[in-house]
Amino acid sequence: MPRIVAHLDMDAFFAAIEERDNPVLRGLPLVVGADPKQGQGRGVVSTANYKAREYGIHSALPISRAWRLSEAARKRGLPAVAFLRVDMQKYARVSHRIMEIVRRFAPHIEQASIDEAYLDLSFTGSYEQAEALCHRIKEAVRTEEGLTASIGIGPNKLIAKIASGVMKPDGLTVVREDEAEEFLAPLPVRAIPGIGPKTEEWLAKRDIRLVKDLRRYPLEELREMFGKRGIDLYEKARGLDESPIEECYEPKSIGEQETFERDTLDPKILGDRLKAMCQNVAARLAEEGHVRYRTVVLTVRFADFETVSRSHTLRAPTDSAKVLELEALKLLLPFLDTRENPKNKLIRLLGVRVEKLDRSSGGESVRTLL
Ligand code: TTP
Ligand code: MG
Repeated sequence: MPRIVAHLDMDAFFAAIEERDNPVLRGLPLVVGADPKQGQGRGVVSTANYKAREYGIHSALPISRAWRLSEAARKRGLPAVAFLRVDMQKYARVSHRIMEIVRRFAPHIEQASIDEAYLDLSFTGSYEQAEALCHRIKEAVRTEEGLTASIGIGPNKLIAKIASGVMKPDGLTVVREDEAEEFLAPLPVRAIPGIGPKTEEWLAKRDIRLVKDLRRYPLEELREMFGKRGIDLYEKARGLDESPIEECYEPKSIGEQETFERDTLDPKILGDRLKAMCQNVAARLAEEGHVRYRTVVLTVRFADFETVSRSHTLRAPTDSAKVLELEALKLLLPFLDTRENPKNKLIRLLGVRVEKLDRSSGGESVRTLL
């Protein structure tokens, strides 16, 4: 029996939920993210619906830029973008229900983020049967949740994941094992999960832009440059991926960050905000079923956008909110004086996250994770 894997990814997830819940917004360009404050806002776009993407707006874009792109479109006679705040609890609830729908059709699934899952469809026995099943899953998500999903089907997680992205939104793409190499060949190397901007740049310097260019690169050289990851790249360029579908979705880290209204070096403001963030993180650990952490990571972004992270690993895991506050504060203090901040730069953003998570108590599978 061939191995058949599907990857489901919801379309413009947060924005699609808001459009569904606010009928007046339907058909309009929509952004979910920080408050744009007439262009003065300082956070980022979480997601944009497809109409807003036509204006050049996408996830992680500064919200002020999204605002300016909306204004520019408006001046051209196009509709202005509707800006909505993030309602994470609502999206987590919808995510949970979607995963339940998927589980009715495929018993063995791996939730890979708030809006995506891998499904082991080997049991269907053929690509035709797998495709028919995926049509039914899409239909159930549409009728029960009023949302569209895109699905890719392939011989492994790598191909399924890339395939789910090529026909978005509302797509269903099947790539059989013998079509995988041909399917990958014309794609930019960036399409391969694990190739980020740095690797892309390194490869571009060597004139490697498409997957088929990468395929010409000798294994030895990739290994020399990237170590074990080089072998991984070599295999991925050929559509090979053995990684299993892992039922239990465990976030690797849980964190919060905040961009301040004004850049500041005021210890009271920074301390208070950091404490509030630590409490939120601790609350999310509790929500996930008393997950414990060992490592605390503090991220500081200065006014000039220089961004630095510092971490501390505890000797033993804990779920204590107080320990988190204390450790985060200890990591922050050097940034308030010459130790980590010799030029006395103001701070624009603080983030805190916990890593090396451990669920000794067992319990239900974990949901969200941004
Ligand atoms: P994605 O699946 O990456 O994006 P999407 O579902 O909005 O759009 P697409 O149709 O291209 O899949 O992420 C899922 C959700 O996660 C997204 O709706 C919002 C959130 N998110 C962020 O908050 N910040 C980010 O930088 C990204 C990429 C996603
Ligand atoms: Mg998505």
